[in-house]
Amino acid sequence: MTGAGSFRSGFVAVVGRPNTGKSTLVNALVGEKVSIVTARPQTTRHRILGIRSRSDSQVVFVDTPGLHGNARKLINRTMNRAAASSLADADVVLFVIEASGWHAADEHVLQRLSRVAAPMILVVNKTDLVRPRSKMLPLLEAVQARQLFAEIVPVSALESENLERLMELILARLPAGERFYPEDMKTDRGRDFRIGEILREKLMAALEREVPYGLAVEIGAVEDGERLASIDARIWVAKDSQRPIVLGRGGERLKAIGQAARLDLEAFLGKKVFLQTHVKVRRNWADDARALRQFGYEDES
Ligand SMILES: Nc1nc2c(ncn2[C@@H]2O[C@H](COP(=O)(O)OP(=O)(O)OP(=O)(O)O)[C@@H](O)[C@H]2O)c(=O)[nH]1
Ligand SMILES: [Mg+2]
Repeated sequence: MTGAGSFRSGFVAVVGRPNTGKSTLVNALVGEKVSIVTARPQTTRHRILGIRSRSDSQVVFVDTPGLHGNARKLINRTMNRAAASSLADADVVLFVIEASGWHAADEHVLQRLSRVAAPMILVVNKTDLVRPRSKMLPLLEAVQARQLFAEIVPVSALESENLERLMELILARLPAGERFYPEDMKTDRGRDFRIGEILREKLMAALEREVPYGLAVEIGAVEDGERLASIDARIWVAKDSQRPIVLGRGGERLKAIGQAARLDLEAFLGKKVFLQTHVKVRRNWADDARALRQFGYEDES
């Protein structure tokens, strides 16, 4: 045990272009899946807290939507704003890139970070994909030469490699302070939000091309009994043509997606789940402020 007064706490914003592994990293650091992950870019659509509590510290990670330059639709602008707004209150910023190399889109993110006062740690993720490791050296040297980062830390979020080192470097930069949240709280997001996200994860993973980006999930009634939870979910698509794609021939695709979601939901809720889904069309909802509010994509900044 550490003595009173040495407790550290703070907010750590996790930012980067889409798909670099921000949510995977937050989940690994928190030790629980608080944010969904898919192989597709633009999976995360909200600011989501992941809280890591220890006897001498509490670190509040802020997972964010991937920052992207070409934000034409309202939802994309809302996502970018949610990500950018996390920077203002951050004690530390983790800028997550991929070990395979520096992209133009990373440069875009860096521009958005130009006015950030908090120390920035560059997290070079997915090191497990680069073999031999010496292949990373040119990237590490190039980012070092820019002298923008308090630290540069290669990690594999997927394989939990070098995350302890990353935690040490974060903790060293957090101020002394009290807990912000109860010790057993892992996220700020409630049950129904997490249920919707679990279903959206399975939908995004199963669907292709533009369909994943036309999806929104709205959770209706949840009857949470002692041994069975009964969940009613609406799946919204952005075009008439997307509805039959989600359903699949004879409804087979949606059935498989529902089954995958049900397994995760049963693990999450710790009981049997009866999941009912309805696919509905709301044309062009991603550019419709009212629809965004209805689906929970309110402006969070
Ligand atoms: N090989 C490898 N894959 C990883 C690693 N970290 C994340 N991934 C994969 O990269 C993909 C994207 O991961 P996410 O955690 O959803 O990435 P993100 O940055 O949160 O993406 P957005 O929310 O879309 O911005 C998924 O397929 C992950 O499994 C890693 O360390 N190694
Ligand atoms: Mg994410």
